[in-house]
Amino acid sequence: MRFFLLLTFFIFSVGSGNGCQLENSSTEATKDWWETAQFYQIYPRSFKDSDGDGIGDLNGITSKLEYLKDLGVTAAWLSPIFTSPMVDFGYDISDFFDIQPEYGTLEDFRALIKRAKELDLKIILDFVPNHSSNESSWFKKSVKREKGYEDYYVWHDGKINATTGDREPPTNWLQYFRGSAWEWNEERQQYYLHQFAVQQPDLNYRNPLVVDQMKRVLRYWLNEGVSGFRCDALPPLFEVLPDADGQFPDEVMTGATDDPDDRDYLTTTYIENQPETIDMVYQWRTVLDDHKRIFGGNSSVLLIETYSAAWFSMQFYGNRSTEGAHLPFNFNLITVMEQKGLSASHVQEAIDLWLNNMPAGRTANWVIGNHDKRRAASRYGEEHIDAMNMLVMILPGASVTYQGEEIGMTDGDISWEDTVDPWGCNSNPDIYEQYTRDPERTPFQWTSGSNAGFTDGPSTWLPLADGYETVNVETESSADRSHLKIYKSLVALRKSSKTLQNGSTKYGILEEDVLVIRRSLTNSPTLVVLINFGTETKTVDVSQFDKSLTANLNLLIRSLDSTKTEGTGYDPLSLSLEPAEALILTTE
Ligand SMILES: *[C@@H]1O[C@H](CO)[C@@H](O)[C@H](O)[C@H]1NC(C)=O
Ligand SMILES: *[C@@H]1O[C@H](CO)[C@@H](O)[C@H](O)[C@H]1NC(C)=O
Ligand SMILES: *[C@@H]1O[C@H](CO)[C@@H](O)[C@H](O)[C@H]1NC(C)=O
Ligand SMILES: *[C@@H]1O[C@H](CO)[C@@H](O)[C@H](O)[C@H]1NC(C)=O
Ligand SMILES: *[C@@H]1O[C@H](CO)[C@@H](O)[C@H](O)[C@H]1NC(C)=O
Ligand SMILES: *[C@@H]1O[C@H](CO)[C@@H](O)[C@H](O)[C@H]1NC(C)=O
Ligand SMILES: CC(=O)N[C@H]1CO[C@H](CO)[C@@H](O)[C@@H]1O
Ligand SMILES: [Ca+2]
Ligand SMILES: [Ca+2]
Repeated sequence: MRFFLLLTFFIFSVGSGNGCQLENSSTEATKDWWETAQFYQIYPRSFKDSDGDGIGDLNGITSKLEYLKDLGVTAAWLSPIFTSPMVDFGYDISDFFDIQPEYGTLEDFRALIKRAKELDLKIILDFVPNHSSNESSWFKKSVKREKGYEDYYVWHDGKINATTGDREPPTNWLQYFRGSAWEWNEERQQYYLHQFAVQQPDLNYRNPLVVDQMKRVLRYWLNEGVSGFRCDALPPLFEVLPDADGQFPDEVMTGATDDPDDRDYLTTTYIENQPETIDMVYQWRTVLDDHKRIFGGNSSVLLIETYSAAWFSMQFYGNRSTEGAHLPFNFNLITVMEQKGLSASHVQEAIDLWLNNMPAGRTANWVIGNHDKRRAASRYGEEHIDAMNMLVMILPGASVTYQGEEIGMTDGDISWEDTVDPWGCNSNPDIYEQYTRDPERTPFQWTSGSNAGFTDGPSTWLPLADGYETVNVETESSADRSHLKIYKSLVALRKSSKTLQNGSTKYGILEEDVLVIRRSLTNSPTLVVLINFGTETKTVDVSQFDKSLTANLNLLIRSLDSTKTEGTGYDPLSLSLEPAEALILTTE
């Protein structure tokens, strides 16, 4: 007992000394909208179908904007809605300036924007800069070496094997979706690089024409009234420069797996996280800021997808002279738990990793899922979904929710026969579950009725997840208590609490398994979050964490299975938490 008290005390001291205290934010000038925003990711194919074909679409999204408004969402980010052969479900874009017909038309998109403006909701689009579809006119022209398009992609002659005399790919580089990152093109008689699927050739960012073209894409959609972009797959944007002979270096083996088709088989030293990538993000930021300067209105934002290490990710924020992304996504709550498992100390580690590395004056953000990761409720355990939603909403900065996290949706069980994700399809029936992303992409669950209210049609593009009869918006809205209602009370607290918007943050661990977070602001009530990540009941003394917390704390919000009572005072010197119980208390 004494040992743990000493240990936890040590952890607090280290934590607060390293910058967990964000006191300065309380003295800053008025915050811009995105700094305290609640972002919500929509996967359009699976959100709401309006015409019965079993595929979600823009009119479906428009019809549900009021739901988002009701949830308290500030800005909805739509996964790609552009013209696409749908090999990677929209992440293979053949026309960056138009809408995928099965999702609707440009007119439908304008109607969506108009309705969103009426509701004071912001719309953010996915920007997929690394590659186009091989069906895009740019690629077809590049294959034919048409003027201006010759070097739009990363082309290479390959190598001749001295022993066999055969032509071989230029390097051993591997794609994300298994197998070589090089594909031979018969017509052009060269290899092209594709860090994702064969149908997703990498654009060549060392060609200024490509850089200009992609900035045109940003301006085009800003002119259509979007409030910014979520930039997809940044790490592989640039590859290393070839040597004087035009040759690229091979990657070396990592020893992490013996499956030679798996991306993890080799290092990614030469094909990820090149310094030029940072500068390109700074250039995109300039495009957004210029647009605001010319046309006025609110700031539009740049959110960046990067699973890179902190030293690389943090550079996206900008440096002393240049602004970068508003929010490089913070995936630590996903990745640290993936590597080490869910526990109070690993959650603390994930929080540290961001807050202790973030440059001064920047805004943090918290993400627990997306369309590439198993559903939060399945990954962390259904009993922890309220706790994880609490973390996202209570930690300082912007919050991000992937559709369905608010109702506690779990993974679908998709057979090999029903698998459509290229990552799954490029493997085999024995191992596809390791790779497929279909389980986290099943249709959104609106009701307990036919096809979960996702479509009026007879079928859905992916099978529904089990359990939608109880896990859905309709049922959870009418229940006395539900994940959805807890989520909404978190949002209401977030919106009304000056402490959450402007206050400082301190956190630590009590009794090994209980994470404690304190948010405080002068002249405002202090909020205390307690989460038991362990499997045993724990009784904690909160004053071990903060000496001033000795008077009864009033319970504001509790996880679904908690048997405590809101509005009741609890003694912080001896507060008992059941396994997976999560509480938000206040000094008020
Ligand atoms: C795109 O790639 C696929 C798979 O290699 C191929 O079948 C298709 O013909 C390609 N399309 C173009 C226009 O190159
Ligand atoms: C040439 O081909 C042989 C036979 O496939 C192979 O073992 C060898 O590694 C290749 N050499 C190089 C330099 O790739
Ligand atoms: C900031 O980044 C810009 C653009 O990449 C670069 O030109 C500049 O030298 C950097 N400034 C500092 C202080 O690092
Ligand atoms: C700017 O954002 C605020 C908050 O969302 C909104 O009320 C206002 O209408 C926006 N202004 C413009 C010009 O879009
Ligand atoms: C907080 O403010 C002080 C004084 O204005 C400044 O020196 C310090 O760098 C700031 N710290 C952060 C984290 O912004
Ligand atoms: C946060 O602080 C700023 C600057 O003092 C102030 O303008 C803003 O209203 C504060 N927000 C809240 C919710 O207290
Ligand atoms: C989270 C995310 O957006 N992931 C995407 C990253 O980029 C690849 C290729 O564009 C997509 O397949 C992923 O879905
Ligand atoms: Ca449809
Ligand atoms: Ca690239």
